[in-house]
Amino acid sequence: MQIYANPRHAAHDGRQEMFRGKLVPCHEVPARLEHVLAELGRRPLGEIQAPPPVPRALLEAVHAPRYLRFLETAWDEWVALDAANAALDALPSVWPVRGFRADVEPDNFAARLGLYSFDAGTPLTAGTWAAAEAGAACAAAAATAVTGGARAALALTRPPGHHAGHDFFGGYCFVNNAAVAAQALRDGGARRVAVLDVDYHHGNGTQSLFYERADVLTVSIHGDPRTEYPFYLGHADEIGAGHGLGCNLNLPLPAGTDFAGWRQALDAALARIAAFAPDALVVALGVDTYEGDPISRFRLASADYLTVGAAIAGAGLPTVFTLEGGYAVAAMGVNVVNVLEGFEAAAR
Ligand code: 6XA
Ligand code: ZN
Repeated sequence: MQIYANPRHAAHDGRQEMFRGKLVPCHEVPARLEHVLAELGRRPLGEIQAPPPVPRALLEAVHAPRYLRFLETAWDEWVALDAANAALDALPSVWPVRGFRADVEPDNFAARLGLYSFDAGTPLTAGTWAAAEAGAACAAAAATAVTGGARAALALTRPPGHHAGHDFFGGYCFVNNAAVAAQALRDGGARRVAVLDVDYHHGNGTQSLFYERADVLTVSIHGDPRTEYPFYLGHADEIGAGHGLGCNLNLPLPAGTDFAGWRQALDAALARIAAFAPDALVVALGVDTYEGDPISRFRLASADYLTVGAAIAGAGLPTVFTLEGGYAVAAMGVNVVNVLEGFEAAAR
């Protein structure tokens, strides 16, 4: 497996997120990725490389140019407001909900921070853009490797990406790495691409980016949005629209679901993907489905991830993995590498 690790990931190191009226330490921390690297040191699965820069045109095929410019300049603007801000994260506190205008970009920085976000749990820091851009480079490089004939490639990166949409961040995500990989696979000649999102949380960003497209099937298995984040998308009746009608499948499951129940949803997801007959697969790989995850409520055990990897390999498709959630930090390395090892063993 070709592995592209984000050399800038640690530059994104948020201090705090809003939770139940308090600022609490961030769950999405650099140690998450370090644990995966450490486990790959113990169980090597392939050479670990740094990616070449991501083409701007690829980023702009996924995200709005004015959103990308905002992310790039946000930290400097935040510090320009007050030099003391350099010691704080930028967290949004005001949003344009129904009936407000999103077409007029305000001058006020806080107003723009809200325009381009959907929660107060996603701190923007000094190194956020550097980390997010290099993460997209990992996703693009992994797609290029698969286009070039690799059976599988991994974008080993954080911050994660699957909640980020055309012009918004949230859920710890800024640039949608899975969408970048899918678009890069299309640009590389894949006629149809499937995205399988196995993170605990619905991949609302990825769904919304491809919702009206027939060339990219999006499938997500996740906690029921009636009770689980991101709450406002991810229901079973969201099936795509326009040209993309029928090209989105949501498989929401109740909090508390164990591996037997989750596995049934995975089989349904893989059956839909097989029927779509894609040329390549992107797996948005979150391991916050783990029984020990502090913010999620499925009950997968570490050993189950070997089975998950093997089942995904059974699709028989050239596959790009992007790293999404997982907050039981010490178990993160074992859980992620179990998926990859299970995949490799079955893909041979
Ligand atoms: C609310 C929880 C954010 C979930 C982030 C995640 N602050 N998404 O893991 O996949
Ligand atoms: Zn998640």
